[in-house]
Amino acid sequence: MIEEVLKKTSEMFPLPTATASSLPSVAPIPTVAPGPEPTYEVAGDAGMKTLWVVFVLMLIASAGFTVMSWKVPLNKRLYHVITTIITLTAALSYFAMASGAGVSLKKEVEREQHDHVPDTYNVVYRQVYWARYVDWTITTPLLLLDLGLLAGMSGGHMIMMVVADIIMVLTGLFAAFGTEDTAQKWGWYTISCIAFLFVFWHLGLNGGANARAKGDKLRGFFISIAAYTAVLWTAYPMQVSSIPTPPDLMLIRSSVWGIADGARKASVDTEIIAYAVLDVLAKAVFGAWLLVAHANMRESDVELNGFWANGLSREGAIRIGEDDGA
Ligand code: RET
Repeated sequence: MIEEVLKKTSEMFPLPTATASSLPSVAPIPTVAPGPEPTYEVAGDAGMKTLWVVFVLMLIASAGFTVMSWKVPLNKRLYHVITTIITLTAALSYFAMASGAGVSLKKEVEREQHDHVPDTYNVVYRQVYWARYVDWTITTPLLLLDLGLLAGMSGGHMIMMVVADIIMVLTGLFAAFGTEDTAQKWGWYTISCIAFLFVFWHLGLNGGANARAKGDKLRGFFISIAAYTAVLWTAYPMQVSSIPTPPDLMLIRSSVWGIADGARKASVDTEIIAYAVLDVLAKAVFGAWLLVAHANMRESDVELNGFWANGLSREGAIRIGEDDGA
């Protein structure tokens, strides 16, 4: 019934229908006001070349350490093996980074405060080379193992030191991907720094005490190489570009960066070059120094009661290949 009435009414009073010609022409209205274009902070030519150079340097160091290991008997090759694994791992991670892998773009939203108009926001995409953290998870425990063995630290202390070191690297990774305007980045960064202090407190205290028991010559060398390591390692979190910016300093940072467009681009390159120098010093130069000093210092020999050459608790066990006098 109602439908019939409605039908009749609409036939009697037809409603005007909109046609293309009858509509006033209006320009499309944007639903979102266009903001500034996002900025991309990515590696440039200098950064990419540096990654390839360090890849080659790490390969050369690995080959050099391997040749050095051939000059000593198997049971004296522990430091050589550990140190070669360190530079080989670095070579792999540098190959990944140089060939464009092991990197992600991290989105950052920076707020610019204005006095009289609403705040504006800049979107920045910055490259984070997460391959470094994979590398550090493997190599930093091995570097500490080198130092722990040199000092003659106990297994228990070494495990605590290594676990703290792994916590340092992984929480550092979370800090790198954490958002800047929340507690996330700062929280992880602080935890990572505490773990870092724990590592060096352990190395200095227990490592130092154990090294003293091995005589003056070894103690002197341990102090030098541990201090060298401590100084270099401290430079990693001190890197300007990896230090998270607290929200109230954001303005200063964005205005400094705003001076030149190129400055943003250079910052990923600067980070790559700074890490490259540190990595070569902390891995290749460290390794060469350790192996040369070890060759001239009997006190640095690792006595694992035959574990390295024969395994643990092998007393009385049948040694494969030994019954034929080999
Ligand atoms: C991060 C940021 C968070 C705070 C701390 C850090 C420390 C990193 C270190 C890295 C050392 C790397 C080495 C590599 C290879 O040779 C993760 C940068 C404390 C100490 C020695």
